[in-house]
Amino acid sequence: MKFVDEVKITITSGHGGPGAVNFRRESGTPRGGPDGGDGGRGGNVIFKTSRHINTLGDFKNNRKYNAGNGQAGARDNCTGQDGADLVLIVPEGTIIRNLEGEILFDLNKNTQETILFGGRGGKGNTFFKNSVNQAPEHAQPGEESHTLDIALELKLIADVGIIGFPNAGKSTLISKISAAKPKIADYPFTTLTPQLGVVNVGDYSNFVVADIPGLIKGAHAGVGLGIQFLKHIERTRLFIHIVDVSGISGRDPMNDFEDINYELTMYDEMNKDKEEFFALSNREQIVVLNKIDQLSPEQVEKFKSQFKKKYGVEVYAISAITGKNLQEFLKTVGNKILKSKEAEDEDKNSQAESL
Ligand SMILES: Nc1nc2c(ncn2[C@@H]2O[C@H](COP(=O)(O)OP(=O)(O)OP(=O)(O)O)[C@@H](O)[C@H]2O)c(=O)[nH]1
Ligand SMILES: [Mg+2]
Repeated sequence: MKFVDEVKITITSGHGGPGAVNFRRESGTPRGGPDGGDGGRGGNVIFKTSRHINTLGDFKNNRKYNAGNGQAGARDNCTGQDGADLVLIVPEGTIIRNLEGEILFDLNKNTQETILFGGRGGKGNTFFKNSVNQAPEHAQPGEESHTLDIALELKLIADVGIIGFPNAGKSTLISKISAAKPKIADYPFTTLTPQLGVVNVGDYSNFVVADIPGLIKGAHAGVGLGIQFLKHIERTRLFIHIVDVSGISGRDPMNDFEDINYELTMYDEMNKDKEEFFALSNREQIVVLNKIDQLSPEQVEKFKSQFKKKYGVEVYAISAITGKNLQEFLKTVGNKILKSKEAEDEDKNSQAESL
């Protein structure tokens, strides 16, 4: 079980461009005054957080990151171009340590930090002209670049929890929508520890899904694997509630749905006095009827309308195995997560304003 994402990288700022040594050439004046310009500044290495990404996966393919170097100064007092800053985007909550393990920066929400500054550009020979020396022959070199080995560390926080009976297809779903490779088998309690998967939505956004062991009736009293795993999804934004409608289990899907919700209520009851507790039974749920490859379209429609009618919930019908309706469902989840993050940001902003 890996809840921490970590990656070691080397960052280097740009060196400053050297100043130029040059003298004006004008007709009739073999050697005019100095006109060597200054070198440009080297690029900084900047870290910026984004709430659209949840992992450090982008840093796993490349270990070295360099900002641009400053350009040399030139004649006519032309200053060299500054080196381009390197802006590295990391998830909110990323911690930057040196290799000794000391925390250098803790990047919380909406932060931007310059971690390494580029070297200053060297002065051109114009700068050194004075009453004594009208024709300085020297210029400054640019300042050196800086290199730093760092470790980026992120504690993964699940946005979505997948709940349901054993064998409902929770692990199959997470294996289809993320790179996670959980064990999948046709016996109950295949999953013994929570697993996290990162789901990419479009090119720049992702969210984290937690697959937890299955719940069964009486879990709050210790039946099956119990309910202690629910603590891993206490802080998620919503639940995907998977219900097996294939009939393979021999149980009634609506009973299953009610049993799981009852266990959530019991979890709340047992934990309500805990400090910083977030109740589960009133968490938004997207209900997903799974294994519809085993049913006729009419049977699927019947289940959908029964769930809608009885519980007033949003219902999707998918086959985690064949992928049927999976993309449309993921889009819905992705949009909900994005909205939830935006609402949280607005909340934070208005709280900050009212302070
Ligand atoms: N026909 C069909 N079988 C499925 C589908 N999704 C999952 N299964 C099968 O259902 C069985 C259980 O799947 P898992 O993904 O391991 O179920 P789980 O909910 O993670 O189960 P636990 O970890 O035991 O709680 C496996 O044999 C899967 O191949 C589906 O859409 N259609
Ligand atoms: Mg499983």
